[in-house]
Amino acid sequence: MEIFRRNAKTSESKLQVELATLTYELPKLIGLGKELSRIGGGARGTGTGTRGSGETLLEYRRRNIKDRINHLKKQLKEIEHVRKIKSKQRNELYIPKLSILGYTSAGKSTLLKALSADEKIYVSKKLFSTLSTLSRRVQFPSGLSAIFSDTVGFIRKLPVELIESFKSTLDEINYTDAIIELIDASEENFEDKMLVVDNIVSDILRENIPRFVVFNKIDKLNFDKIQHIKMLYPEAILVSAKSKESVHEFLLQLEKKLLDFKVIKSKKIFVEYHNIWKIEKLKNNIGIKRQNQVDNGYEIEIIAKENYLNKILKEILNT
Ligand SMILES: Nc1nc2c(ncn2[C@@H]2O[C@H](COP(=O)(O)OP(=O)(O)OP(=O)(O)O)[C@@H](O)[C@H]2O)c(=O)[nH]1
Ligand SMILES: [Mg+2]
Repeated sequence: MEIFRRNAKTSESKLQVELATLTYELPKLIGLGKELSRIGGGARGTGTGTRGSGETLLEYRRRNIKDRINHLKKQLKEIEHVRKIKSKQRNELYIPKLSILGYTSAGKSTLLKALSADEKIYVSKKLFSTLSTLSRRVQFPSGLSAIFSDTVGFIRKLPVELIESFKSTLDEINYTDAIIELIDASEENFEDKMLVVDNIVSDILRENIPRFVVFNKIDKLNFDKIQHIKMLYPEAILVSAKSKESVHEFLLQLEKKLLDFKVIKSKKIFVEYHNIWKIEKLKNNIGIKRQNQVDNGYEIEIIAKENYLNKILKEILNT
């Protein structure tokens, strides 16, 4: 809890930590009831006449905590409500939204930092360096963009109070198009950690959202270990969030997976010369896979999210 407290940076994570602490404190305080009332009773024996004051104090503290808990819950609900609206707006976006999930220290923030070239993203060896969701727009080599979100890391035996408090943050993953499950492949017991993540995710996830397993920190592995992982997880993507080349390759492979899982779609279209500026205008939101010059125009294979693809086709074919 102390680690969480120290790392809580946004007002929301501060509220969440306070809520978790109080929820944790209240049962303990109730458990203390007998002792405290005994103190009150003892005082009567000494003739100071404070019988009952111990209990009153306890009740007072209990009520105070309960009030504060209710207040915090209300505030968090409001923040969640605002985020839901934002998420919904993002959901109506014409580019895919992806969440990076994984055990604490897997390298989630490092990956987002490398993808977005945002030096300000905080990375650290300490546990739970990230407590609130952070999103960045990232471009695939094809030109297509996506929103990538960094999330709070998981641990084994995450206290129930904390799961409750962070549910709203993690709930974000229900509003994403796909999940990137990042694993520190250099850890001896990475498979145990994968299980922990799986359990928590299956607890929170409502929909059937595509999940891609990504092994990170392969710069720390020898050739044999890499081959071993490839054999065990043929579908997985391997990356070193610290290497630029590796991150480029990661984006190529990820985009392919997004196509395979129909998060994005590709379509061949024909565009006349005089309409090519329209395609130029759409860049950033679409990817271009192939472009062939043919009679009086171009044959182009574009990739985009389905809703956007439909819109583009209407706009381009209608005119
Ligand atoms: N060698 C190596 N180290 C890495 C790599 N990726 C991340 N790290 C290191 O791993 C540590 C944890 O990285 P973070 O990005 O903060 O991990 P995180 O998953 O965001 O952790 P939390 O926010 O605590 O959940 C840092 O010291 C990083 O420098 C990698 O590909 N190779
Ligand atoms: Mg982090």
